[in-house]
Amino acid sequence: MKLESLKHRASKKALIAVSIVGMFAGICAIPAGAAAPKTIASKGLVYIIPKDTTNPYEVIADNGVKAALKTEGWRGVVDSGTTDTAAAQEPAIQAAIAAKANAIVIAANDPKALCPELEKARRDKITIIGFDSDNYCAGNLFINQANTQQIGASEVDLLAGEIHDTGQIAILSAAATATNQNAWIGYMKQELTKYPNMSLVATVYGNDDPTVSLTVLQGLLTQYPNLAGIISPTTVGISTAAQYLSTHESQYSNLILTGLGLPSQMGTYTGDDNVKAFELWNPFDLGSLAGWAAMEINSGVIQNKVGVTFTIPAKGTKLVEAKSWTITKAIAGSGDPSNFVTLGAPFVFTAANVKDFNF
Ligand code: RAM
Repeated sequence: MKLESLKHRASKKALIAVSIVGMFAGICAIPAGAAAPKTIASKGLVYIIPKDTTNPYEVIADNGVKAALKTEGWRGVVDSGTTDTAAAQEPAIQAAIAAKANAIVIAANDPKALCPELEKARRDKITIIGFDSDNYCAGNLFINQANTQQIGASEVDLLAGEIHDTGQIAILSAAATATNQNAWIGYMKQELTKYPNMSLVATVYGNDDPTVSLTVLQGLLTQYPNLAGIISPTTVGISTAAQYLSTHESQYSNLILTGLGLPSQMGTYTGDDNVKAFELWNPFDLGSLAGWAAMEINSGVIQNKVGVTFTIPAKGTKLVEAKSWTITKAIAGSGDPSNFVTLGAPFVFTAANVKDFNF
């Protein structure tokens, strides 16, 4: 991927800029008036627990975590199930505890179901970092890909622009318990109140499994033959739908699909009758930031406290768009006890730029 060109396009076209963590040599804390900060320990072990081990998006994010760890001589172990359930993730948390890991970086399939196991890990002084999909468990720092409300609202706005604010729409989601999906969908519903002529007729769940996603998509299309738009806020759902619609283009030429997609999976379809624009951020960077936060917190370089800012030193920063991240509270009213760090903002991909990205 051409990071510089991404940055350039983002500002030039007044698109919402994407935040690139890229490669950098280390993060240092800047507590006011403090003595020289501690440094990251010379080695450590991090369990990376994605929603599942097969989703290409999760694989890229995991690779981002591993790349950050490698820079400092730390080791990352990816461990999870193959279906997007909390139960499939529990053995990985237990394995992290047994291995005396320094940290767990986890994309939760359920906001609360993992808390008993994560609490055991936390009691064993394992640093808990959520990424991609948050856990509502004590002591957690969630690395959010972008502002949750902005993600949900902007997807509705994108679709509204394409269907002239009118018609039946549906959502093709991932697992019904996924924290990130449900948070985004909540904000989509809020944004939809601005569009009285658009009606959300159904939300279906493909579990981030291409086969299930296709089945629920076909059910949706049969039940609602007049659908004007589908929002799929999952890379698995949107790529499955894009592929299906492209092979049935004459039947569905008036149906617009948008959501969150990997440019590498969506390039072929973007610009056809169904797909005009979709959004995402760089999942590799999301993983990198989570990896750095895990090492910094576990080593005592920074604390997981609201107001703490961490920055990236000059060395290796030339690809970095955001220069510092400040830990905030979770979104007010969300019931999430985690602290948050937000990577950047969603980026809009269209036929004009989608081929420029390799993730
Ligand atoms: C899917 C997963 C993931 C989400 C992306 C956009 O791969 O559901 O959690 O963040 O899509």
